[in-house]
Amino acid sequence: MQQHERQELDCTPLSRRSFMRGSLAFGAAPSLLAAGATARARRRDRRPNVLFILTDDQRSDAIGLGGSRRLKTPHIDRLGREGIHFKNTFCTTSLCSPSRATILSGLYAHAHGVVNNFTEYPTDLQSFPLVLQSQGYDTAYVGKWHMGEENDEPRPGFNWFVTHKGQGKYFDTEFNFNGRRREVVEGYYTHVVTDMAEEWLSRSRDDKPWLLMIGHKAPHSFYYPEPKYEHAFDDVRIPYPETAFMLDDKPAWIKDRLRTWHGIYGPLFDWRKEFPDDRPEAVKDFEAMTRAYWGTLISVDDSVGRLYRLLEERGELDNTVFVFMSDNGILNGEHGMVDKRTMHEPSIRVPLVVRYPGLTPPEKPKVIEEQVLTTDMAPSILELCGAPPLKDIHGRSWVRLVQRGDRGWRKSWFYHYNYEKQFPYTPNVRGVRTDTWKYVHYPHGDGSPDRHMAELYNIEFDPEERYNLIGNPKYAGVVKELKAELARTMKQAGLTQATDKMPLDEGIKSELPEESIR
Ligand SMILES: [Ca+2]
Repeated sequence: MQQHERQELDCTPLSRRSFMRGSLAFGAAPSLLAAGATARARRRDRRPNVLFILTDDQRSDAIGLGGSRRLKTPHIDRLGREGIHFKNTFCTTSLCSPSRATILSGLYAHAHGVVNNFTEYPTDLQSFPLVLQSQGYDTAYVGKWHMGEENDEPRPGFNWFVTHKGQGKYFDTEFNFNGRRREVVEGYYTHVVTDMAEEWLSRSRDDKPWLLMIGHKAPHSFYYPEPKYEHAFDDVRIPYPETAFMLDDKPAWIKDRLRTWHGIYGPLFDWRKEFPDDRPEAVKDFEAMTRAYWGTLISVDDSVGRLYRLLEERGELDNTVFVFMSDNGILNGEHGMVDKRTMHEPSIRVPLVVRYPGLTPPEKPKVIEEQVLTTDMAPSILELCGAPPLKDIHGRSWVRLVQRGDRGWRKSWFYHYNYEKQFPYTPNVRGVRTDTWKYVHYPHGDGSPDRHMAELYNIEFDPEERYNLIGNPKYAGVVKELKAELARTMKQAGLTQATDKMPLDEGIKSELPEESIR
């Protein structure tokens, strides 16, 4: 089917016009061979570039198009207003390294093997950058990679690779330039990687198409905006969300999390010095934390604007698949939580906008409502580039969905998170999300019955997940159906109850994580 779709893409009016121009220019029959060669060359030239901007822990509503009221992101929004806003995009595991590996490979975490933040992307595993490189693309990665905590060396699939160890720092990070030299680059991370991206884009590379991935540190904790945006939201009042106080029908582990590293009464990534603190006035720390989180994102939006202008100046904007996405979402007080990992909406929803006139003309932007996943990125990009598809992956290309609609598009999907000993604030999570319902349960890890209450939400009518319906007998039938759907979607992802291995849930603990991995 994908082959068929690629052929259709090649027959866009643009390509037919180009072919006609080529034929007419040469005119007479003896020149047809030459004309064919020219048309082929033009076809090759037309392969789009790819600029993939990946942020870290950005909520789907932390862009204007996603509903942000206070934080303005005009440049990110512009990509969507001239392209596609995928309104319902989700990560299949809400954790940095697993999700990044999913975006590259099109596979679920249990299949690519990067199930925590301490695992390297397997060197023998395919990825969309590897495929594009093999197809003659000039490929580069600049910024936060974050798979393999202590490794800042180049990774397969990229001709140019600049990263750093671990999380990097908002100011003055030491980068490793393509494995040749390490250097502390002074300045604010977001602008430093944008400078590097601009430098690389400005290199001469004949007519070769290119792929550039930029990994921002922002808006990952600990949040440090650049000085000019430090006070951008000083006048904004930010209360704890209402759902922080609606925990009575929720599993007990959610209450246990409140006073931990990942709860609203905990240290709030250093914004609260004395903790736990559940006094109402301690909300000022939560407010300061949220303002700083937003502040880091203004710089990201500036960066998108700079790159948009550069591509425009270079005449490359309209032949570039311009992607803006985050690896996972983040909870900002919902259900009394900070951080991510859980299957609640703010944790699994990510922003995704794509601008590419070859897919949809800028004057006819689209909003896609269907549920799109991180697994879908690799196959979609490869299809847009006319490259061979990755084999046996879990994701599917959304190209047809965008262009003509796709009645066969998924109506449900499976979520996967494994308990981390280093961050004992979230149990093992397995769940299924349909267009209407979400069912989540928390396996103990040894095959014994669950020890935590499950959760059931009607996300169509209760998108904020205020009311856990799991205990309501009226929905017993729905739960039964969703359990079957979970098994079906797991099987689709290559897992059964028997093959689904996970760590033992050691419970929610109040200890702080090791300083070096915070
Ligand atoms: Ca992340």
